[in-house]
Amino acid sequence: MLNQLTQLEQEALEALVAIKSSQELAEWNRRYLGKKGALTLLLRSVGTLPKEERPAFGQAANRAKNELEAAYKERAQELRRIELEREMARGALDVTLPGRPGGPGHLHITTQTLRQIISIFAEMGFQVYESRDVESDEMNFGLLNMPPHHPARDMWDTFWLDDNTLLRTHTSPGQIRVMRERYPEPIRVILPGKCYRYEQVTARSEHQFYQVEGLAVGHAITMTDLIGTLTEFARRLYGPQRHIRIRGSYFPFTEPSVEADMDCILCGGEGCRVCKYSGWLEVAGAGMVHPVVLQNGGYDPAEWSGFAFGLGVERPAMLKYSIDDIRLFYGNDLRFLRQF
Ligand code: FA5
Repeated sequence: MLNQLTQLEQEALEALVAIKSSQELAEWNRRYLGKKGALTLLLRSVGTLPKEERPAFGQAANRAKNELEAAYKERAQELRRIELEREMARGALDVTLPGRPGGPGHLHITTQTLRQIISIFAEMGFQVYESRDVESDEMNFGLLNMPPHHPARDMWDTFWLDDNTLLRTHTSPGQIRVMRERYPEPIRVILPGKCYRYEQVTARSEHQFYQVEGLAVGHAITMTDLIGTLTEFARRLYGPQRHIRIRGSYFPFTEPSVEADMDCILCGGEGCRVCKYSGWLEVAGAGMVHPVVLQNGGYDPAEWSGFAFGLGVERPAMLKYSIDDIRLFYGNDLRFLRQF
């Protein structure tokens, strides 16, 4: 049987060299190494040998099998190269051609909404001020009237880079930066940008999302200016019939603080699933700039007053387009993104 094995190996190797195409190669593989191939059958017949001859035959057969498999792989590579060269010679494959174009893309739904919001406020005379994503503890909390250990910090847990540096939890620290830069001029700016929070991701909450902060500082700015600005904004974004409702709230950096709600765009205030049957949808946190914050920005609260607000971007887009899960925004599913 050892002789038979040597002969078989010899024959298979000679046949392999003569092979000219991948079809022939597949046939060769079936004939020698396949389930019913000659070598496989020979290996199976080891049981018919006397016991003492079995180990030597087993070893030789395994070596032959490994050798044939290696030779097969090598020949397959060679054939692939030869076939490729043949195709190139025929001009069928031009590897110098540019790749297939990916097709035109378009702006992400967040960018579109952000631009809409920016242009509405621009028409009302607000300038865009871009602040930074990485902030100090002092800017994000301290100067906004939240000293260390202030309980309101719990609402805005975030990602810390070191003991004093963090990814901003809201766009509000930009208020301090813009005031310090612009003093003693009056201010009317919006601050769009990304915010980060260490919080559970749900259908309504992401750990990264956009906000647009608004800040107006002047000599006779009042709550009615704030309400008028937010009402006008809501009407321009969602349609002229919209109403704004103001209710008391709490932020450490505004006094008084309010939450601005808009009548539900889906049910018109009747009550539905989206507005949780209240008839109202939250639009922004807002209020009159706290005297301590004005002072930290360099403005004397005895002379100056101001309002500030903070809007989300994804949540208004969810309302506008009836999107029921915020996680779709950054899931990179083209079937979702192409709809906007
Ligand atoms: C604030 O962040 C305050 N800085 C807003 C403010 C600014 C108040 C100026 C007063 C004056 P709040 O945590 O409620 O507030 O967030 C404001 C908006 O950001 C929310 O209404 C919502 O639209 C959006 N937002 C907040 N958390 C998330 C989140 N995890 N995912 C998506 N959007 C969010």
